[in-house]
Amino acid sequence: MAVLRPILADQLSPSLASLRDADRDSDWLLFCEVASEAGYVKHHQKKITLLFSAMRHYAEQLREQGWQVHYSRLDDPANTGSLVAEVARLAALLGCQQVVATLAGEQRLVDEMQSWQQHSGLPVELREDDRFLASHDDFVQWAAGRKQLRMEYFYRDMRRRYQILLDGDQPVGGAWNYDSDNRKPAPADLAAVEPLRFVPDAITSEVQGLVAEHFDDHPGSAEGFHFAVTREQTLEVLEHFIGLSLPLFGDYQDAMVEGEPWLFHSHISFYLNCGLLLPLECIEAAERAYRNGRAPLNAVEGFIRQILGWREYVRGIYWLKMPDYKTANFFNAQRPLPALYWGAQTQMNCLAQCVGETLDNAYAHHIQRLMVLGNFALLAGLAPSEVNDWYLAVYADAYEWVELPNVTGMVLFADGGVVASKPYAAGGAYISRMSNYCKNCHYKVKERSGERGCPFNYLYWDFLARHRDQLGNNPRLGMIYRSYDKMAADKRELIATDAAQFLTRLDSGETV
Ligand code: FAD
Ligand code: DLZ
Ligand code: SF4
Repeated sequence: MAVLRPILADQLSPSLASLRDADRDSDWLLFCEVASEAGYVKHHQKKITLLFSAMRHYAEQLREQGWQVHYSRLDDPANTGSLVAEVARLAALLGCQQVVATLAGEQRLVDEMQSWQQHSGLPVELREDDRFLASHDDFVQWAAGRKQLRMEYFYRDMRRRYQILLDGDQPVGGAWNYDSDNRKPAPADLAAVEPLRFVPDAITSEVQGLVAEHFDDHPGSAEGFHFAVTREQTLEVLEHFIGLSLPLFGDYQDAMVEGEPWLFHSHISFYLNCGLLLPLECIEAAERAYRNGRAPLNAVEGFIRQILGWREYVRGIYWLKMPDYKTANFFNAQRPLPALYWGAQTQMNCLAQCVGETLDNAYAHHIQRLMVLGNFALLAGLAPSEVNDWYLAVYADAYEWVELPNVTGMVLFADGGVVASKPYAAGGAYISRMSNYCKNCHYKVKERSGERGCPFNYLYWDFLARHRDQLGNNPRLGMIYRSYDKMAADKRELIATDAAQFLTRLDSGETV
């Protein structure tokens, strides 16, 4: 019996559940470049380039290995433009009697996949995606009966379960978490590691042309694309990171430097999330580096926590809390996303730098996403749906299962405290400590108010004052509210006036 086995753009892994019992002689593997997936938000042109080029390379390799592969190109006149219609069309065209697929990573597409049977008229088997280290059931069991779903405790369980960085049953070095060592600002003479850049081959160049032609109204550009697009290349990226950047990854994990978008980060989220790399191999490579004396514990533990802890945890939260999570809006924030997120001029240098790098590279590192771009969205009261759409569109590693909990939970506190125990709100002092952005800024980070006062300063206090009803009882904010209460009344008034004026200017489209 011929089985059609559709493979989504983020399912580029030979170990995929739906391929396990595939038959090279009778079955068809199907890849589809479709307008519906490329356009449901305006994905960055480099993100589409990455996914289409990686799909084309992978399909080619599978063909060379003797598989029957059908590849629907975006510009094929027969392409119907959606996965549901392509599956129905090609199942009939290729004479398949059944469809077997691995469930998509996000609710929207899972819902669509559940309608494939009806549309194709064939039995459709949908299998759980088991490339993650915690299944949905594992997470549900972990969460059951807990008052708080803190990542740190989930992470410790995962360390024990996978025997990562343990001496016997104890954490290597005596502590589970070395984050306190990982908050160094970058020194002025810091030499960051350059990322490994790949020259586009014929397949990638063709995709760049296609993307430029069909998605020119999407953010960014397909020009300057240098990401890995094959499994072999992504393994080189991993090796490059482990050998060169991992030793300093921990120290400068939170640092931000003007003109240095890549620093000591791994830049592997693009590849982990589309399946070219698998989480355990990255974790094990980092642990080996520690055991061989090639990288210190604070760096290795910090890196492993991001993948074994945060990445698995946010996916667990997503499926535990959907579909309500998508509309969560604890603060009832309603402000539209200002044009500066799309590159309109701003005098706030930190925002200008982080937005600029994001639009150029389809990448920004975690602290830029959290403490500059996200912090501003939180303090300015931007509507969660608009902020989520932006993050989903602009980053090449963005899929709803990972983007939504980071934005709605970690950044906006729109889930009311499921992910974070308090909002990650900060004034300009944090950005000044962790970056060199303030040196070149129109605003003065040490000034708390007035025309040249750093907007993060008054927006921070105004945010806390505005949301006292919701946050006043949070034990982690008690000291901060006490400081606010100790401020002279005229100072508090100035904060409110400056914030109101700033937000009015933002709303009216003025350059802020
Ligand atoms: P590194 O700093 O080298 O970290 C190693 C790996 O750890 C990453 O590749 C990633 O797989 C994982 N990781 C680290 N932090 C997180 C996290 N908070 N959640 C999940 N995985 C994590 N990550 C995405 O993969 N896709 C997203 O759409 C995404 N959106 C984000 C939105 C916001 C507002 C914030 C604050 C974070 C978001 N992250 C997202 C997490 C993180 O910023 C990126 O994973 C990281 O910047 C990717 O770069 P890197 O590979 O160089 O990461
Ligand atoms: C993000 C994306 C894009 C841009 N294009 C496609 C596509 O053409 N074909 C496809 O199969 N998948 C695409 N994707 C990924 C999906 O939109 C979706 O985010 C993931 O499959 C969720 O697991
Ligand atoms: Fe950003 Fe304020 Fe520093 Fe300017 S002064 S870069 S707005 S934190």
